[in-house]
Amino acid sequence: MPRKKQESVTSSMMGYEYSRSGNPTRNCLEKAVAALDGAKYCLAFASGLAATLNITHLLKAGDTIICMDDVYGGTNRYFRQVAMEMGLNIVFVDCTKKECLEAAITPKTKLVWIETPTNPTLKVIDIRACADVVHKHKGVLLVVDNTFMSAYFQRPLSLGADICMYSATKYMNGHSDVVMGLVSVNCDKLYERLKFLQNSLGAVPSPFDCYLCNRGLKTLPIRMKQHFHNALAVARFLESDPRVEKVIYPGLPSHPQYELVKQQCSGCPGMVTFYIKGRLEHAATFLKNLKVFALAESLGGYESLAEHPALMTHASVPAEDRAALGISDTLIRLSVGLEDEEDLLEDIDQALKAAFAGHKA
Ligand code: P1T
Repeated sequence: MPRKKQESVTSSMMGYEYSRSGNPTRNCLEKAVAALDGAKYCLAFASGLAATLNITHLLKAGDTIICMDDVYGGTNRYFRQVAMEMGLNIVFVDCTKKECLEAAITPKTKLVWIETPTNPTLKVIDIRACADVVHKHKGVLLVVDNTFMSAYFQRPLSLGADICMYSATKYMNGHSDVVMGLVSVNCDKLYERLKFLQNSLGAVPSPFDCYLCNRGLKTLPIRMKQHFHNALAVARFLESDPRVEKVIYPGLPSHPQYELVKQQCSGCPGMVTFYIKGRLEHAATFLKNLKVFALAESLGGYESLAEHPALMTHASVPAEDRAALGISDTLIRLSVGLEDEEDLLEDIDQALKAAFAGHKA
């Protein structure tokens, strides 16, 4: 009996008395991601949005969040339709323009939320410039959603961000079999509060999902290099195609922030966005005819996906905001996977042919 008692005291001293509060497999993943981000700490959550929720709980009613105007539709919906209802003020600002961010900060601002590159129009934000602006104001935190770049291509904490978050559902796990969020920080106090919130709000991932994500991380460099290779080939192909209006890919010299991309990131992911010529019908027929690319939301997995942001991932963004951001009926988002480059180009070519065979431009 005394021996048993001693064991339970020991296990509770190690912090593993209850899996929501601490779990060895989760801690293993958290340590690995902290190392990848060059961070002191990382915390894992049940989804990317659960990570966003926990970070938002650092604030109190009456505080203001400045959010980049172009972010994942679910982040926009959460801020607009949930956080605002709970008494937070959310202001959407184009943070690619330093002066706009500077002008938007007030004494009530507690958090600046950026995503770079943005989902889905792939605008690139200067993280260091944002950090410089934000840190002129005491007590304001800069959060970078690093989902698109992954820790392999971009390390926001080393560029001055206070919090780096991920939907690990995407590149960090990379196998489309896990829904998870990750948050990396350096500050002890911030970590303590987020750890308290992780336990108190309870949106933790299962140990099995942590095991899968940890395993996915082991191929992160190889996957990201292949995503980059394939996406660049797809972007170049689309850019030279007369059936395409415009291509947005941060790895192409035609991207308006190409120079910044080269400074801030060591490569680009598989996300390619383009405007097909014509109308909604052309976009829809293109998407219907793809065979290698699956028509689906999500991104960052081994398999190629295509989607229509205006009707799918960003349908919850108000129509006038979508129009202002360029999320039009002819905008198509590709998540280029790890398949053979030739198969991908052939697939796009035949789907473009089908789109223009059926409808005049
Ligand atoms: O799906 P979840 O793990 O909760 O992550 C939300 C999220 C957060 N941040 C970014 C940049 C994201 O792209 C996402 C999820 N995005 C999609 C499902 C999508 O198809 O764009």
